[in-house]
Amino acid sequence: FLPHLVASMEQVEETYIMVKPDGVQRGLVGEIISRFEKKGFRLTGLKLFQCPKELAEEHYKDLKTKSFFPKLINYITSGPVVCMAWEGVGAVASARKLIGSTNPLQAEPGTIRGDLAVQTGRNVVHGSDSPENGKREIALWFKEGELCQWTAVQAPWLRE
Ligand code: IDP
Ligand code: MG
Repeated sequence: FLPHLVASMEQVEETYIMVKPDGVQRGLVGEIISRFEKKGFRLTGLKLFQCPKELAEEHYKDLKTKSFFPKLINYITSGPVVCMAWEGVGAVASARKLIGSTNPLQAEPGTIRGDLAVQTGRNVVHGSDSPENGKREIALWFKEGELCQWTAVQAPWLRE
């Protein structure tokens, strides 16, 4: 029994989820939001947004040296995205599982990318890869007054 491990699994985390321009163009916004909503996470921020180049570059700064970086920036700025902040216990890793592998052809059926996409360069959705990046990305994409804390009536029916 490792109480510190149990405690860490119980952490409330914030994750930044984004429907990429292909998801918006293909009419998948409702479908993608619905996956996170049904799972039982709490939505704390939501907006349709045309991303400027500088923000896309900052968001993906860890990939700056990759050969696909210019194409990635073009992709993310090619049309509006839907920015979301979601919160919940274990939300970061769980959202990554709901999203599926980076390459949609390798993503499991049942995941968003596994069900709705066919190519890495058009993989319809972003999700933060760590709790630290969740916080960093939410701060990057949202202004303070755009986030909203609230109590869901279903809370006692989601967690005992
Ligand atoms: P992730 O979105 O699953 O976390 P990352 O490795 O962080 O994957 O890459 C960020 C995004 O960059 C991917 O979702 C995808 O849109 C794009 N990307 C990653 N690798 C490639 C590639 O090899 N070719 C084209 N685009 C890529
Ligand atoms: Mg990533």
